[in-house]
Amino acid sequence: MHTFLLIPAILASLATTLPTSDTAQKGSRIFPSHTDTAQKGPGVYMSSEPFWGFRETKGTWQWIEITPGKCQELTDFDKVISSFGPDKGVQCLLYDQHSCKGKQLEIFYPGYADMSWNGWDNRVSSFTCSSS
Ligand SMILES: [Ca+2]
Repeated sequence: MHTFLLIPAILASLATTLPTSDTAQKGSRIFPSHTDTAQKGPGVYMSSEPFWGFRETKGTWQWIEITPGKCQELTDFDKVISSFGPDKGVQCLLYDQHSCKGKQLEIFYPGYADMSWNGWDNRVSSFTCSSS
């Protein structure tokens, strides 16, 4: 919890030293964030690097709308996820095998900026979510 709260503040201070306006725009966002998709239904945000892809500066990231109860198979994000953030009101079960099998991890909003804290870094292969 402390890491989750402190690191974004540290990164935000670092981001101000970076030169591009593109970075500054991304740095102003609150993570996990998907304001451009706010009109859609509930979803989850994931990134291949911890701390939301170091605030979307490293690796790859995506927000996808969930279908409640559907097992979502990961392809590009198979066993690379290091940050996982369900939207408010969304609960997910993450699995370390495909087809929502194997060991599972329950995760709620706001999710984990660094999945390594409990041994789930680069481990998720599929997940299913529900929304309240
Ligand atoms: Ca990763």
